Amino acid sequence: MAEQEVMVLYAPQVSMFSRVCSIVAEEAGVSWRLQATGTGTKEAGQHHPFLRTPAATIDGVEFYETLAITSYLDSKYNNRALQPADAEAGARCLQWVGVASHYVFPILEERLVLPRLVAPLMGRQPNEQMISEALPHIAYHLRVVEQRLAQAPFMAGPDVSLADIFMYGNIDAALMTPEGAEMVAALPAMTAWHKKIGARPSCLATKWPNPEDLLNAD
Ligand SMILES: N[C@@H](CCC(=O)N[C@@H](CS)C(=O)NCC(=O)O)C(=O)O
Repeated sequence: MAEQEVMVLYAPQVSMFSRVCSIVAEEAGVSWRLQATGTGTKEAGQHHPFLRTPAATIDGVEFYETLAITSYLDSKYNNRALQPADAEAGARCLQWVGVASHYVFPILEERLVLPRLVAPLMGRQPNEQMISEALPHIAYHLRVVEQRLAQAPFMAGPDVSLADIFMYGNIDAALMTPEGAEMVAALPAMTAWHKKIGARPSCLATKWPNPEDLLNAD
């Protein structure tokens, strides 16, 4: 008999925040499946009052917001291994989760990853002006992250935490674009960190499958 999934994730097939949830599920040994759900749709509204994605049902309990989903998975099924117990490292973890979600994601995803990768798949020209205007700002965001990774092995300090997974989702998506790949290649600490995090079985198991799936990205 097929193993019953513990988590059902409602999200587009290709989505940065959904990848973060699935990586943490893999880290926690939680079986999961994606129920492809478009952002802003009626179906998304059944799981998220603000029609965003992802949302999740975990063992019958409903959540939305990536930090809520991932901290629940880590607390309930992973002995809080990705949430530092130390007060300073715990606060650092939340600080960098916030940076990844609220500063890096909007500029990187909306102004580089989606226009560069999705527009051509839909037969449209990418908005080159928007991309080129965003590049210096993206470079600044990446440099701030680079400075942190030059000081500490991981975002929150000595150990891998949720902050690394949130940041990895962004950086791995950026690397799919030529501009992002060039910027990251110039940042040695980030390059080494990306290789280390990306080698984790959880990251390997959740790679975005085909470029065509970007058609479903939001
Ligand atoms: N704070 C939310 C953000 C989720 C989010 O922005 N998801 C994107 C898709 S990856 C979205 O719903 N975008 C639609 C919008 O901005 O209206 C979380 O952490 O889960």
